Amino acid sequence: MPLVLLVTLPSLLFAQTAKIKIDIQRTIGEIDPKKKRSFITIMKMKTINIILLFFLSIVGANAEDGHQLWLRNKKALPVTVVCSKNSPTLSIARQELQQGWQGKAGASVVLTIKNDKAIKGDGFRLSAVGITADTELGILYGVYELLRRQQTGETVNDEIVNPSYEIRILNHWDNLNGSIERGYAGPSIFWRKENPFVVTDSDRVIWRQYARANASIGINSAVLNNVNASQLILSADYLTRVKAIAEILRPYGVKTYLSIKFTSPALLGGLKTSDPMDPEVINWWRVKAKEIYSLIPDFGGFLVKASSEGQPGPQDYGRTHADGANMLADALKPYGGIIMWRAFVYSPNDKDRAKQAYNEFVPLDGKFRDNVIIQVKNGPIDFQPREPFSPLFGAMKKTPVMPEFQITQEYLGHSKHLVFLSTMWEECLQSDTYQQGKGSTVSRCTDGSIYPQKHTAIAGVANIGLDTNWCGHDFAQANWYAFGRLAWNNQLKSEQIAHEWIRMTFYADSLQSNNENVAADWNQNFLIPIKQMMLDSREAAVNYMMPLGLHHIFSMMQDHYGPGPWFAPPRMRPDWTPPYYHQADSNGIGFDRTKKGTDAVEQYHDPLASAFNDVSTCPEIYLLWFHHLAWNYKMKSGKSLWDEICYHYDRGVQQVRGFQKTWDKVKPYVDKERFTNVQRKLRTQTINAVVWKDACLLYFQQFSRMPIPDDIERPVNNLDDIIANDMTRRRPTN
Ligand code: GCW
Repeated sequence: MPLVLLVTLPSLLFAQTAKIKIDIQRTIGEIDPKKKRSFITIMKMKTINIILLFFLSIVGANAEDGHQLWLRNKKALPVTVVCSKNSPTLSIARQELQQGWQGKAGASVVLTIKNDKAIKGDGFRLSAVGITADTELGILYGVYELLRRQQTGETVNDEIVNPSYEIRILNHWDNLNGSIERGYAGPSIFWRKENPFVVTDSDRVIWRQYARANASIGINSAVLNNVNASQLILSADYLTRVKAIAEILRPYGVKTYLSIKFTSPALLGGLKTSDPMDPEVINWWRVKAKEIYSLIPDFGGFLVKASSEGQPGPQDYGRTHADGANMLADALKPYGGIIMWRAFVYSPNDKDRAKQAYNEFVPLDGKFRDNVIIQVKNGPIDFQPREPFSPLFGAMKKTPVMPEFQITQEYLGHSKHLVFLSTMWEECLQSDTYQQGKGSTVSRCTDGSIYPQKHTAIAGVANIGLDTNWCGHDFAQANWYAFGRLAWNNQLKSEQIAHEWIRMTFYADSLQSNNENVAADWNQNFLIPIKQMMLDSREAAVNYMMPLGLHHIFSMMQDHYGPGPWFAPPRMRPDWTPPYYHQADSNGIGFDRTKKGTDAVEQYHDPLASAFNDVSTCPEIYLLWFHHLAWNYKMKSGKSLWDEICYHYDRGVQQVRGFQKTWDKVKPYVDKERFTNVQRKLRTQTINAVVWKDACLLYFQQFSRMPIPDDIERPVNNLDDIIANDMTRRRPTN
């Protein structure tokens, strides 16, 4: 805070308080004595508020660049840590306790490593006096849990805390030249074009901070390079860098994985083929595995995108996904490595892209080695603002399946829009597949609760880059946080996750006094409205982008930012153009996936299949995903489908305007940097939401030929202008 303000503010405040006192004295002389008491109370509260505001203006003025994420420095109270062992991981645990202790001053915490049948994997037993775990990492996770509870004011009872998944992994789509596919927060923290193999001190610092942030929310693995992989990642130079990264990540429990290119034996090894059945190819992978493990003994394994979107794969050699995955699995088996084989496959010839992964993978159920996991995106198409869950989650009985969520906001406004994705992931995890009757939720089908699985895992495509605040948007950090928390506990509610994140990310150090008024004021005027904004934000994005089950109507298929329901350049494969998905014509709109259409509904178990198939029971949020309906189709609200579409787009715009108001109101509670950054981004988001609404309504209106309801704001953009100037150019830079 500038010195001049420090000097002048107290006197201003004094003057203001004195003025209020005079006002009180003057006014109470004039009013009914019965009302005097309540009047005095009101005026006193006004005084308290002003003092609070002054106080907040001081604390809010601390410089914050967001780099510390949810791990901001705290004024720690003294604590004694008792632990009979020592190791790099345990010394991190000890240090975290000493630097972040918010419990009773002078307390002792005992860290004990001992076997306990009730503790699973990275789990731990937590109590007010200590943490017990089977492993050092269990201790570390317990420490972070304890500190988080202290900070968020949650109680610590004697309890066991076990993770839902064994492997909680980030997928970085980072290219070896430092760019990031679908990355919106600067270049890669792992790779760069210039001096690619020099490991600098600042590399080590950022990798350590990254590992710590992951460990603090239970993330225990990372794939360091893009699934659209270069064979070079397996070359000696790159593997040496991977080793350097792995060494920094290791004490924090973050295991290193790599994405591989299926044709590496030919491209890197000079073999004639990469056919998974070829003995030389098999041997090449074995030798490569040995080399990797000699450098990184705890290497996690490979992530593979094969026979997908132009990437090579076993099908190029007439082999199946199982043939390809098993060959690699055998190479890693001696070292305990794992293959995460992606099910993201679709071909231009298929009538319905949504059906293809299921069609290709279900016949292979049971044919994979036990160190293979099939990685499945949450929805059957591609990380859209809303999709029903992928039917593959309820289909495989003998092959483990792991969810893949996208933390980076490829389809949700990049790092420009405030969209808290936890609610979307919660919706997916809590969806019932009915695989083994009612209650077979996606979470239970993937965490080993329904079928015993040797390995369980969950992946999130990272939104992390070299930007100072890591994620581009200050609120995008909440998505990294939420992914970690849900990976640890797939039954958590988004409300709790948002609560924790806000508390840790925005509660200023200097507010940590015992002053109840300060805390209550902060809760009331910051925590509650900001939490509500976060919880509403994904639905708002669905409303202004693609409500009622609409999907993939983005412009410029390479960008996936603005609207483009018209986008269909000649000769482009149809499943890369929006008209393939929305199917709008003068008769109506929506993709018919019912029994009369592509019969995608059949991939779901009953009663879902029938519910989706029948327009009267299909949830309206998925209506146009499963049905092609007339523009005047009567919705449950009594409105026509066209009107309902219009109101959803309008609601989305109004919701974002509401977020702007909410944010502006909390200005006294936020530091200047983060306040201004978020304010600017919300302005962009509102401008964009209006463009989305205008673009989609004006475009679809050409088919519906129905008026936009009177009480909805009129479009302020012309369709031809929007088409001519894509949104990348119309949004302000921020
Ligand atoms: O959604 C698409 C993205 C591609 C991505 C692909 C995938 C890494 O547009 O950029 O490639 O999904 O998940 O493999």
